[in-house]
Amino acid sequence: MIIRTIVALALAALAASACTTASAAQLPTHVGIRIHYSHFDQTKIEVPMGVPVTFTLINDDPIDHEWLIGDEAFHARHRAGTEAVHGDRPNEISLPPFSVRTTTLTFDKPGPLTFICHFPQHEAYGMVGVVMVKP
Ligand SMILES: [Cu+2]
Repeated sequence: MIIRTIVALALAALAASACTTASAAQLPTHVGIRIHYSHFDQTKIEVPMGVPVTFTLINDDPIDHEWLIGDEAFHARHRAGTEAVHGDRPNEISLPPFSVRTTTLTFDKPGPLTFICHFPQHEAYGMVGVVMVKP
């Protein structure tokens, strides 16, 4: 009877962990994103709100990319924009061929933000991902 109870508790714990999304305290504050063949190796990332999150961005390709993160209005500006090189804003990172860049951001609002490479055709090719900021 005791064993049956333990098994039931273990199954309940498993079910709970499978169904519940991680609380903000359990989410990573260091995230690595690798670019290979013009794709981000992860496109759905959950991070905690209100604490610094460091992103390590690795461009494995022999061509330039960029990592720009923001809301829809931000991306609308960048789709229309003419800035070829970024670098002095923590949410706008230029990635020369075979480069590694690190940037740290603190998100002050919950919800989704999108990261996109806005080089011509790269977004259409699939260089898009989402950072979900969790309270
Ligand atoms: Cu790109």
